[in-house]
Amino acid sequence: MNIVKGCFGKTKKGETVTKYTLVNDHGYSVSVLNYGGIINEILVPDRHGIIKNVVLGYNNIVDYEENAPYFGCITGRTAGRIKDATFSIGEDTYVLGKNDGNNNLHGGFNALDKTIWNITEVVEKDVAMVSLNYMSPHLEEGYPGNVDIIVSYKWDNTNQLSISYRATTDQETIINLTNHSYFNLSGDFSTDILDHTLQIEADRFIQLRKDLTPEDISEVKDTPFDFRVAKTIGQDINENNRQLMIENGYDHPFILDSIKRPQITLAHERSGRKLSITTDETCVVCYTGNFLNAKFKAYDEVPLKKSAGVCLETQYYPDSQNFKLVPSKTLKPYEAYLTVTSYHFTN
Ligand code: FUC
Repeated sequence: MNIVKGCFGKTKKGETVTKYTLVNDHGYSVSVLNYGGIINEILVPDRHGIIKNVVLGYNNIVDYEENAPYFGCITGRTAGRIKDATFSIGEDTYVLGKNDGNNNLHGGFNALDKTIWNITEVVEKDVAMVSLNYMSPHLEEGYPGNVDIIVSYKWDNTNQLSISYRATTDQETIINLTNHSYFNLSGDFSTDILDHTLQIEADRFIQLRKDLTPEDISEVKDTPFDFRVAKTIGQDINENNRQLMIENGYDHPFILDSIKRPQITLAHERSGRKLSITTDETCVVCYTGNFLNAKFKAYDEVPLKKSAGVCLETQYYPDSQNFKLVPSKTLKPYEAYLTVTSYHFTN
């Protein structure tokens, strides 16, 4: 196992961006930037041993700063949308940035996806790891509490990437972190992921309002949201279904089974690449890249089409302070927010 470091450029503010490539003993790798904790590349083999990158991204920092639909980043302080960009804890009401219509999306205008993180590297016999640390100050982007966040990316010799999140605060606050990688297991980013097979161990999903904030909880049974038996993402995506028509695709939280493991499996039959996701989280937001289009050019060369990648964002219920059908959750001083999601690539 080893870690190769390279310069990825400088941000507009002049900060140096470094790319850390965690390479395992088979030569397969995961690359992470200290900017946004972005997963820049995941290089894994197909059934014939051909290695390709399976996540969307850019090869320069300017594109990430100016035109990134959250490619591969650490997303927060709160993933997803906070209705009307406001929430309360006890008597106190907090106001966040409205960066998505009237709502807050993925933590606001200058959120964790645009932050420079401090990096610590660790290499052991079967594991290469980078730990990213950032102290988000009280009221940054409107959230209370000085919050100390550590996100660790661990890559091993079985082609498993495990992402663990840890946060502590000095004042009661909300936090809900995820990683926003767009997977396309074909490695050919001119294609879309509608031919990928997806299985999600979820009996229920969250219905959204037109502005994509949570509104209700529904059984998946007899709906296009039933992924309990594997099916292609494209199979039902164009069905005449009010929830799918909100934005022409899936962008919904699925409530995960608490016992079955792995809870999510994504497979690309033609290449043989398969991704199994195991998490201790409550939900996964399955977002089928509905807003992608040719304005986004992957790695400087491939104009993307709609659904060129699928995000599988494990997290707690989004907007649990405002969405009354789920238990709201805060992080209190002297508690730790701890959560782990593992991504196992096979061929
Ligand atoms: C996802 C979606 C959103 C948004 C964003 C880029 O997480 O839930 O709708 O478009 O990412």
